[in-house]
Amino acid sequence: MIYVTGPGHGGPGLVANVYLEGTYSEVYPNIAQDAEGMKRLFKQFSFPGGIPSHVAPETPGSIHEGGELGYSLSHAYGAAFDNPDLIVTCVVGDGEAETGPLATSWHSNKFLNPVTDGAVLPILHLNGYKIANPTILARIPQKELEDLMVGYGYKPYFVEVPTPPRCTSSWPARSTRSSPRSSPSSTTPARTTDRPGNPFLDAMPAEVRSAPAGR
Ligand SMILES: Cc1ncc(C[n+]2csc(CCOP(=O)(O)OP(=O)(O)O)c2C)c(N)n1
Ligand SMILES: [Mg+2]
Repeated sequence: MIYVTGPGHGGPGLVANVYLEGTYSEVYPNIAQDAEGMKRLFKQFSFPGGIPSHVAPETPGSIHEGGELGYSLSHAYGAAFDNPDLIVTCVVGDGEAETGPLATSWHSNKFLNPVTDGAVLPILHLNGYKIANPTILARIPQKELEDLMVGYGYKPYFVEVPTPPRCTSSWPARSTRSSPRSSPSSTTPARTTDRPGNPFLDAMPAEVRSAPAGR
């Protein structure tokens, strides 16, 4: 299995996972799994002399860094065409999905032969925003989004990510400084229709994840 990630500057998500599983500290012993290491990990993010906000060559396990939005899904299909035993999990950003290349690459499923090619599982990350601006796919009624995906030849599964519980560890209390951004719950776009059940259509699976921006 291979993981392709498309959303803008989602590098921290991958870096965090590699850090939590321990590989990051193995490769970079100065970023240990303790408070000091964590402080270094955070401070180096998107900072001169530090690490980029993309999944970069220095991210353990990564094989390619992008930068121009729009090519995650076409790369995912390309990998599946070349590797019959490969499952390609591809997270598509809802902002990325507005680019021409991404909008057309949903149709790559027409060229995929499940018998001789690998499989692609596209996951649309519907966090409502492209950086700070609203996205179209998060603003249209869910039925319209479902119909769009069905029209592309997918069988969409809608997955709601619940609000994570508040951190209750022994870390120091959260800063009381007011944030310039409003809270995630208030920035989550309201959908205009209720969530439907799975449509059970004879098509390829696709997952649509709905989570507020920043998660
Ligand atoms: C072709 C292209 N246009 C614009 C940008 C600048 N840019 C970087 S991230 C981003 C927004 C991406 O939105 P999304 O995929 O929803 O990711 P999110 O912000 O939700 O993490 C934009 C416009 C870019 N990298 N490539
Ligand atoms: Mg987004």
